[in-house]
Amino acid sequence: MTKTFPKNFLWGAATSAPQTEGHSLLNGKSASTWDYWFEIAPEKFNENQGPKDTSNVYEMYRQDCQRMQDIGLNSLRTSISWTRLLPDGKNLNQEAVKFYRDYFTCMLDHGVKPIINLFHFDMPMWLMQKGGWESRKAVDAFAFYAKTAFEQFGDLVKMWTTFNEPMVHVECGYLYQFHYPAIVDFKKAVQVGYHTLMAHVCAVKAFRQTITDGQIGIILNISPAYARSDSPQDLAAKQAADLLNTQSFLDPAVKGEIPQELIDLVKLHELTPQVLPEDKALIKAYTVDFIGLNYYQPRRVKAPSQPLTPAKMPENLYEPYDWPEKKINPYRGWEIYPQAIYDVAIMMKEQYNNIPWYVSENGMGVADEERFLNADGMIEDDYRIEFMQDHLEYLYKGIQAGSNCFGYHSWTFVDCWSWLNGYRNRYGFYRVDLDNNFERSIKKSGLWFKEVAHNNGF
Ligand code: BGP
Repeated sequence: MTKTFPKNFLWGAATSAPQTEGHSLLNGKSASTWDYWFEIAPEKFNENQGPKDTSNVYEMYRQDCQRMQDIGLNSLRTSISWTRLLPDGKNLNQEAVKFYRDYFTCMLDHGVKPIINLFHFDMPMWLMQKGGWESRKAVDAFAFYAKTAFEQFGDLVKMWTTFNEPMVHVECGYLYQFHYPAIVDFKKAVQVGYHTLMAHVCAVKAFRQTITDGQIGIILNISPAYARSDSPQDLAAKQAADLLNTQSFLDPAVKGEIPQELIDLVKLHELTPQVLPEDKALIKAYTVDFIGLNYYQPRRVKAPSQPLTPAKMPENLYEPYDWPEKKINPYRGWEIYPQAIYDVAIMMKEQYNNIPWYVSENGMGVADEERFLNADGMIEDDYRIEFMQDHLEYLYKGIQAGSNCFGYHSWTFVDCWSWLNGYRNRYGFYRVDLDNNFERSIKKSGLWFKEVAHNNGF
């Protein structure tokens, strides 16, 4: 039986400015924390691959828009680089304005709806030197940047998002050392998360004051927690994991409230952040129009073996549980569990007022894909097709059950740079040849997706 998706379903892909544009210190752009970190510690990055020359979309966007159309994408999410648009945080870089206007216009000319995100882990270095998200100043700086972007591109872009995976810069930067400043401090992590939430809220406020014919949302990473057992200890671990990682942003973004249980939890562990008296009303007033959820893997949890109050790390509240039956993507080390997409769809329906949402990232990173080149020079990535199809099956089931999902974006369109992992794992519908001027070539999954998009299902 054919599975037909809702009318006007978005079939597309997601990517980001820092991972694809290249020209990271050219054309007026100032340094982000990634440029700086690579300069001082290149050995941390896979094969010394830094952010400087990522995939060269800055020069190749016209041909790329054609490639989007060639495989039937009707939408693409990428981001604006804050440090390109406002290199010093105040003054517009006119070359950046021209670049983004041309890029977004070109997408539209090729039938591709741009969904534009404002922050994808790329903190300006000038702002990091003033404390980054630890400082309340970053909230105002971000709101100014957001307003500037809405004014410059609001005529072209009708769907906006404020942040990509805000929990990731919190945990990677302040708990697990995968992002600069790579410190380990639970209390600071909570403060950084809170300021990020307020930056999001203030950007939504700026949006409501600037744009009347568009929609705004936020992109969250979703790893629904599954407890090892139904014991009260394991279930408490699951609850703490969901409160900290999912409800922390999803509840205020959709319902205009930080859950009381989360407020109580951070208080119990002496992690309460500094807040301003007006914040609560702002959070209430500026909720979103839609949600994007990036889904890669579930979170299996069990009761902590070293519970601690106050907790020093999240592991004192919940611990990863190694589920013996798990299926794994060995390259990325992430569990493959498509069933969770159905659970997420039902969660959005039942716990989040059935707000419009879409799968804003889903995909499979694989290393050394040249192994799968066929005689015609095409990568036959059947594993990726299977991965996406399995996830789409469960998404379809969720939609059939009434969940208000309006699209599916794969990560990603052309192979891109991935932070400390450089170009190790590839995700694209198009291969990027690093030895040959970033030349692109279609993979089998790109042709498969074209069929799915064309048929609005499979
Ligand atoms: C998401 C990020 C992307 C992208 C993707 C794949 O969390 O939004 O930026 O990188 O994951 O993960 P990775 O590149 O770490 O393999």
